[in-house]
Amino acid sequence: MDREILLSKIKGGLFGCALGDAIGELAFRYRDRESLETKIYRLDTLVYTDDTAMALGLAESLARKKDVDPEDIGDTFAKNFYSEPWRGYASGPPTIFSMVRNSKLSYVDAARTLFGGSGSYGNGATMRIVPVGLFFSNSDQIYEKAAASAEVTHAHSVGKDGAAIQAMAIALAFNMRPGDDFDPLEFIEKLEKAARTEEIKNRLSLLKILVRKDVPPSEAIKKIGRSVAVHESMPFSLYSFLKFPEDFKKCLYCAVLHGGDRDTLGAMACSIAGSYLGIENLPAKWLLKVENRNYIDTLAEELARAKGILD
Ligand code: R7I
Ligand code: MG
Repeated sequence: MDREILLSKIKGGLFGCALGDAIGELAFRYRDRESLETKIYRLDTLVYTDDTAMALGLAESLARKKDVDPEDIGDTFAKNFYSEPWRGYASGPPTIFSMVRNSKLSYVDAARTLFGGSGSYGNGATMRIVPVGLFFSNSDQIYEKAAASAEVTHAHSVGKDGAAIQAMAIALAFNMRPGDDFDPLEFIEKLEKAARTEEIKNRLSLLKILVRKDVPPSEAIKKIGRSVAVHESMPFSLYSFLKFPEDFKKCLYCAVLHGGDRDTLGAMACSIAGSYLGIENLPAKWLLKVENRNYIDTLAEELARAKGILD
């Protein structure tokens, strides 16, 4: 694929995350398609939450270091959190930031102390992973790189596995041309083979059955779940993408209009959709409303430069 298309997919991935996140957050109050669409139309700005704030932090660190550097990622997350603590963070990451501030612990060691010493299996490392999937899209180290970025806040094996599989989904989507023969079962099988925990592997096997049977979202959520636990929400967001790979809006509505962790379901599903479709296939009127869109655009270009796509 030529550079222009690849750059458009990097922008699509970052803006997909922001749109899915911001609109998913609105969907907690506007719970059907019509009222949600009206609300978006009336708003001047689509405000994103911690999901995108952390994805941007990860992109900042990757663009600067051209690799996953856990301490730099942790410092970047912490700096961004302390300047905008109101973005809707769960309890885990801020606890880690304050532990590191007040002790000599590394971020990874602090993250390991959470939840009785198991580390978090929340979806927080997965919701932000899009820059890692894009940056390492052609690397055979993508799993390890994603897991290392996850560990900064999510030390649980399932928390890391979810993030690594989501990064691989983004890389697969990035490397495919929209409109080409898209085989959702093949897509899931590649991820299923790469998964390293029973929790994620089993959910992906189940997802394969549900996709093969073409069950509706209302059935899928009963079987998969869509809570803040990564082994529920990541597979359901994947379902939303696989059901509507060629249609960004339908994918987004599927992810955010079926309850659960709506902003993060939107961020995860639309990070994949945007990396697949490229920015020109995202709704132009919505893109104009994304908060800090000039900054996101610049950051996408910096990431592309670090990846060697832009001079
Ligand atoms: O994963 P995390 O960053 O949360 C992400 C969510 C997204 O919806 C964001 O939009 C934001 O709203 O928050 O934050 P964590 O605190 O690490 O995990 C989130 C929740 O998952 C925790 O509050 C727990 O309820 C649950 N959880 C666990 N529960 C029991 N045992 C995560 N890990 C465990 C665990 O090991
Ligand atoms: Mg959020």
